[in-house]
Amino acid sequence: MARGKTAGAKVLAPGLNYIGGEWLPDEDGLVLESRNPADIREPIGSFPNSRLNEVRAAVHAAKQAFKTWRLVPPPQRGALIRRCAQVLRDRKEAMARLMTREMGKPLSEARGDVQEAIDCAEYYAGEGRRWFGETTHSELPDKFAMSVRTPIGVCGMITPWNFPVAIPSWKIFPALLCGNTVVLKPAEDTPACGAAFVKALADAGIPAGVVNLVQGIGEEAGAALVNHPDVALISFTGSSYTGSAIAEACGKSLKRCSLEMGGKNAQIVMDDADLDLALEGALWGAFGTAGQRCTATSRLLLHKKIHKTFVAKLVKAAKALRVGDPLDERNQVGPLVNQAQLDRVSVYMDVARKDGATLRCGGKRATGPGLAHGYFFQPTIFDGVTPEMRIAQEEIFGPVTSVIEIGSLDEAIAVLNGTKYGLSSSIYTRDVNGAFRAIRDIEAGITYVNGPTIGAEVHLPFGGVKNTGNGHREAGRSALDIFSEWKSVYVDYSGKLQKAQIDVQA
Ligand code: UN1
Repeated sequence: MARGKTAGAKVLAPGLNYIGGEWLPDEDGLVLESRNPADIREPIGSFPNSRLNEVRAAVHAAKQAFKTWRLVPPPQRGALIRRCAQVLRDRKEAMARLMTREMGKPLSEARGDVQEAIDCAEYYAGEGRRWFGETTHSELPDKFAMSVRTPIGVCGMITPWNFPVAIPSWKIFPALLCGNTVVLKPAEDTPACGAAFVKALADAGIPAGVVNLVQGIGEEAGAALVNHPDVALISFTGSSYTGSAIAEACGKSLKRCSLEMGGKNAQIVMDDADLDLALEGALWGAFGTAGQRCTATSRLLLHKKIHKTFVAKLVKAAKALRVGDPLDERNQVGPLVNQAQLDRVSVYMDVARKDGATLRCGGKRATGPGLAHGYFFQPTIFDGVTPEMRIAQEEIFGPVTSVIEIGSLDEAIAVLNGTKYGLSSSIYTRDVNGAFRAIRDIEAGITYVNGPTIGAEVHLPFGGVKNTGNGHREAGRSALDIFSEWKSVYVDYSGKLQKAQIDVQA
């Protein structure tokens, strides 16, 4: 086990950076405060607000560690990742509680978030014995050919607050399995979750320098990571705005860059659907995690024959959702993560009204006993939305869904496809032909049939088309393509110079 200055301390989430196997404070003593969004009077902890020097130290440590980590056989790297799964499992409840307190998702969802990291570790642990390339025959005699995966180097990871353990795990475990070393810069809203995750990995025995943690804000620590010449790859999940700036910076220095950005996901409900099932799916997809998922159902495309009844039932169910302290397991909707998110969601209420949408429920900050000091927002449904309205085009990232009436499957698919994003999508129907047409024609990285837009599993590719991503997929085997390079190897055992394309007998 890597033994750092505070490695023996019984803390879940040290308020320090983790660099080269040591838990260290910020050089200048700068501090980032984390607070509970359900009650901002409650501090979660103080963390370093790192700048260039800390990032440089972390990248240096990762670069040094790469020299040895890349040589550890992949099955052994996998075995270490399996130990990470075990430590995460042991700490699941404690980490879930910390997550709920730090970013506000209900406890059951926070447990799911940690579980996703455990699943991810187990998946990539198994890949340690499946890090396959290809073997093939040369076009020339007495010559052998194969391709092998090789690591890339130091990977910089910039991760969001909405899945503060799961998303770092999607990036870090495949990167490690491929033989890379890592510098993680978690979101400034969830430094404790980032620290708890890295602490679990360190305690599981990931060697010093292989995973490093630098806390801080995007404009400082994040930018320093993106611009560091020794960082070979940036993996980012967050807004399209930031993603595009990162892609530009990476483009200039020819850094590899994998982006997972926004969504404007829609659930189609056809007139032949199981409406109760579709209703449950819509509620979960739109209001789970208070709508703060890139995969959230922010548009509902309802067939005109069921539109009225469906909306009536949905409004009733949304009004019945319990908004409140996410640590109280009776509550279903927690707070938004911070004041900026609350302001952003509130602004969209005015935008929607001005554009002519009809507010059916919610629309404002949630008030009531125990809510006064948190960023709670009522589950909100707009009806009478048209496809071009801003609430139907822009990612809101809150408990808000927009209902658009559609007259046919073709129209539904056209409306679904009519945004700049393409992450998740869903169709509820009993018509198998229609379902398969939707699977074929929907422009999205993920399509669910008779399931909501949320709930991706770690062994399948995760990501989206159009402005949602830049062509990569996280999770599953596809993540290995982000974090490794291919090398083609030719071994000529003929003992003579053989010229490809020239010495070949037609
Ligand atoms: C995200 O929305 O940012 O599919 C990630 C899901 C989760 C991951 C979501 N497994 O909803």
